[in-house]
Amino acid sequence: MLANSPSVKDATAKSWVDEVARITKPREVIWLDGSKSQYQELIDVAVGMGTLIPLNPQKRPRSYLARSHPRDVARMEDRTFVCTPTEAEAGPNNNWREPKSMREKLLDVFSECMQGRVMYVIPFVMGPVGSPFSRAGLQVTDAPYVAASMTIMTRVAPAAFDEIAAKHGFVRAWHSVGAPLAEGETSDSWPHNDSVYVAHFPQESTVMSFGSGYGGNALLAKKCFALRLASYSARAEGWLAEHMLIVKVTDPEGNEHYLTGAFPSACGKTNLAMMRSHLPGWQVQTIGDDIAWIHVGDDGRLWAINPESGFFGVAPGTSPKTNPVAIEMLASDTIFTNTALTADGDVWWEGLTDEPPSDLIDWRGAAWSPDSGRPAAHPNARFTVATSRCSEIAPEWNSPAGVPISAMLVGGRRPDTVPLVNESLSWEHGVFLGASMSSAQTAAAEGEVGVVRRDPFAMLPFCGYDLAQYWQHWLEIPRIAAAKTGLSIEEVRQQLPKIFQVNWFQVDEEGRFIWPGFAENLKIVIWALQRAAGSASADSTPLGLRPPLDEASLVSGEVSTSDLETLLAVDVPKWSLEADRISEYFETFGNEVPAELGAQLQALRSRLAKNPT
Ligand code: GTP
Ligand code: SPV
Ligand code: MN
Repeated sequence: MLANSPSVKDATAKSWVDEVARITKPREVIWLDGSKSQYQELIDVAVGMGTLIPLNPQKRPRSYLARSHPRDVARMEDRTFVCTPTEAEAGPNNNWREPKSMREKLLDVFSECMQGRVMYVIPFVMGPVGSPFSRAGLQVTDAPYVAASMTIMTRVAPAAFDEIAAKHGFVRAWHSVGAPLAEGETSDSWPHNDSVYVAHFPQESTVMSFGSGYGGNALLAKKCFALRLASYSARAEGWLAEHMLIVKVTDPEGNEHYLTGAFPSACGKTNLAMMRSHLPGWQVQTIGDDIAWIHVGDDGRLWAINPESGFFGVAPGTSPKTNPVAIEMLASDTIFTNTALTADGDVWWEGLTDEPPSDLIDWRGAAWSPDSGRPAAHPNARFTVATSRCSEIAPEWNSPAGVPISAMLVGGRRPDTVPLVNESLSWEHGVFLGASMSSAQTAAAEGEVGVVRRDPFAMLPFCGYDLAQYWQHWLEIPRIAAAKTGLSIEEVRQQLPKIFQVNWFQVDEEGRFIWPGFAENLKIVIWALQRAAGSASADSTPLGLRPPLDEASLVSGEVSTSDLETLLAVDVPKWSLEADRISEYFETFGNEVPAELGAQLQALRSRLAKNPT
């Protein structure tokens, strides 16, 4: 059996766990220490339950396939709640519930919910151990799959107790699949409960998640802690918790640059974070693929850490052509969820190869052929793998100070209207570009795929408070930096990253992507970094700045000059409508919308009016 006598130094942690066990009534409580042997024991338990299917060790050593319940396949935004004291604080972007009654409701739901199951207690650190920016958490869960996944995704270690002591506290994360077992009853392979709650209590640094075993609903360190609760604390403490990748780019002269990118779920963060450079002399390395915690440094620059230690990435579309770094990383020691299974015990998903192998079993466990009329892998099928498996991870991904950011990308999936790249004219204009972002919905969350919705800074499902106040917080960053460093606001502006809007997803009349994307995105990243360094030129448009249309470095075999013109074009009538849509969206936040964003919208309208082509 797993080790069960931790040296829990923190009495508060111990008494919280005792309280949870008293309410949920598991048959046993097991504390995790992050060791390899314990991870293997969790895997063995999950295999025994039928949750994990071992893959062919010749093909994919130490790797497993999980098939979820068909109703438990993505984040459930409708069942995600933010319980701040007032509804206004949560904002129109969140499902608000009154904290006291919601807590009572959830205590009722959690009552005896772990009967017959083991409760795993997971002490974890988000961020490099010992970093001033790191935070600790304790998650309890009755799902060994979740406990094993948390071991990959976070730094599970007894060091968490030192962090708890140093930071005077920890996030309390309650998780249960909500499927108690009667005496002698055996578990389903994917236990769950149809009544799902993912409830956040920012005042108590607490998450209570019930019913779902999937992704962000269950791996509570990720979206619940590192984004919703962290964004709430970040506002009060003067930093930013963002849904952003972090990537390192080394230029041919050996200068190191760091860039972040906010893209909605399934819109290209993991891929951009792992680009393999095909440009002579340029090197790309990964720091993080999903979340960035960003602080103002003593030098007035913004410094980012990746709080996670693993990747929970989208499988479909990942191939040796699109993301060779990920394909190598997935060669072993990976948990796959909802991919298809091949006859020889390996995984497959749409896009992995041009032709599917014969004799596939789909993500639900049924025989599949190309004539089945449905995908073999679920569109939100995922891989869970440790950061250490990534051959291109930059050594400083674990640096306690983080890395200094010189440019930030913001962008979504827009079939038209939004150009390939648009540079903001100022910090405030950049915040406007982030605040007015929109994207076609993907399979990462429940909801209709393809519908365009506003998703400011890719934080719509993840901001723990009113988005309008969040925009105000972004606008405060220059003042926060000036106060922290003693620099003037003007000096601070020189240090802050430049913000760029991007869109890799414009399509032609046949619905084909015009921009090749993936590794080719490096060219846009390089232009952005050179703009930030003051070494590339740009042309003005009504939207901001763009690369000159004769920018030879952006044209290639796949992208003709005329494609580039289409990709960079600003369609003024479409943008007049877009300005109306942005205005309508801002109005849904009433008086809270910062006046500065209204001024930015007005400035956009007047630039458009001067260019009525
Ligand atoms: P989450 O993990 O949900 O936050 O997603 P993500 O933002 O990390 O997206 P990811 O990089 O996993 O990409 C999601 C899907 O978009 C995959 O199917 C990719 O193949 C596809 N994709 C990524 N980058 C590009 C691109 O530049 N162009 C095109 N056309 N597709 C892309
Ligand atoms: C996302 O939806 O942005 C994800 C997957 O990264 S989940 O962890 O389920 O939120
Ligand atoms: Mn991702």
